[in-house]
Amino acid sequence: MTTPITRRTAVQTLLAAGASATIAWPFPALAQGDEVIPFVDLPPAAPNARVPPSFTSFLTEISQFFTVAHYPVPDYDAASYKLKFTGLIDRPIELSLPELQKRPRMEQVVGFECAGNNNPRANALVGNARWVGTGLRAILDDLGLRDTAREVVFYGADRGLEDVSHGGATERVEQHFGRSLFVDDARRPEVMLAWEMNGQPLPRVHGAPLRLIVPGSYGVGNVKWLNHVHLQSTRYAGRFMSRDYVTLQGRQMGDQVIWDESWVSRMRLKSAVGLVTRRGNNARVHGFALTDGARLRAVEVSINSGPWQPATLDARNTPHSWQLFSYDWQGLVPGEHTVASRAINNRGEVQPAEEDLALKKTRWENNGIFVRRIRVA
Ligand SMILES: Nc1nc2c(c(=O)[nH]1)N[C@H]1C(S)=C(S)[C@@H](COP(=O)(O)O)O[C@H]1N2
Ligand SMILES: [Mo]
Repeated sequence: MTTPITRRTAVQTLLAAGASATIAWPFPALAQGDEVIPFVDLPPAAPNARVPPSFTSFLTEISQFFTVAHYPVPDYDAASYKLKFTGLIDRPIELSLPELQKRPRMEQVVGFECAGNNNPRANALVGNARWVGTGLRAILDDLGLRDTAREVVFYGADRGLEDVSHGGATERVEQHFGRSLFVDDARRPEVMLAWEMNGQPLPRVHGAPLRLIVPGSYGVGNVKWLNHVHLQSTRYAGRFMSRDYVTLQGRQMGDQVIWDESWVSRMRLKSAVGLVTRRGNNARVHGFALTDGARLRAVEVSINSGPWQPATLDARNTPHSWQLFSYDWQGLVPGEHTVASRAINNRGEVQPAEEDLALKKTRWENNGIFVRRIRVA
C-alpha cells in the first residue's frame, strides 16, 4: 500500500533533493518513500508556470488538467443550448443537450497535448481523461451529406478580435474559434461529442456544455464550447488552421530545401520523461508517449547515452489514452546523469532526434527525443 503525499510535501521533497528555489517545479504527489530526483535542465519556473500533471496516475485529475483558451471563456445557458448543423446537408438540425444525451452513449479514455507543449516547460500541457458523450459519425449520417460536402467545420461559442489587414489598413474583426476536419476524418468511429470528463459534467474551462474529441489529434482539434457544425466544399482557413498552429519545416531534397507549411493536426509520435523518482539506490523513470492512433511497438530509455533499453508500458494504457511507461534503473550513483526516451510505433516509425528537426522552424509539434539532465544527491 502506498499513501499519496500532498503536493506541498512533494515540493518540499524536491527542494530537499537539492533543486534550487528558482527551479522548484511543483511536481504532483508521490508514493511514500519515493523522492523526486530533480531535473537540472529546466529553466526557472515562471511565477505563473503551469504545473505538470502526475505522470504516475493514469487519469489526469481535472484540477491538474491543463487548460488553453485563446479567447475569453464563453458563458452558456444549458437550458437554451443547441448544437446547430448547417451547410451542404439535406436535413439541417439543431440538437439540445438532452437530445444529444438520448443518442447512443460513447465512453473512451483519450489523452492529448497542446501542440505547444515541450520539455523546457516540463511537459505541463498534456493530460489524459475519460470522456463520455456520443459518436459524431451517426449524427453526420443522419444529416444527408451532399456529394459536394468535403469539409466539416466545428465552431466554438468563444470569439475574439483579430487584426485583418487590407491594403495597408488594419481593422479589428470579431471572429470565432473554429477548426475543421475532412469528412472522412470526421466520420472516423472514435470521433465524439463529449459532455462528461472523468465522471463529472464537463467543466466550463474544458468546454461545457459540449466539446469535440478527436482521438489522435493535438489539443487544438478538440473544439470546446462547440455550438455549430457546418458542411462545406472548400478548405476552411480560419486562424487556427492556417495562420496559427502552422508548422514550418524544411525538407532537404537533393541540393534544395523545400519549405513546407502544414496545419497542426494528428499528433506526431512522441515520448517524454516526465519524472524521475528514487527509493534508496533504485531510480524509476516515468513518462508518457502520444501517437496519432497507431499502436506503440515500444518505448525505450537511454541512461547516460547508453544503449536503448525497453521501458515497461503501463497495463492501463488504452488505444487512444496517453501511453504511460516506466523504466527501472538500479545502482544509482551520485552526480549528474542524462535520461532520454524514444517511442517506436507499429509502422516502424521512430521518434526523431532533435537534430533531425533542425529544419523545423516553428515551435509547434516539438516531438524530438529530448535528453533530460538530472542530479542525484
Ligand atoms: N473553442 C475553443 N476550443 C479550443 C480552444 C479554444 O481556444 N477555443 N483551444 C484549443 C487548444 S489550443 C487546446 S491545446 C485544447 C486544450 O483543451 P483543454 O483546455 O481542455 O486542456 O483546447 C482546444 N480547443
Ligand atoms: Mo493548444
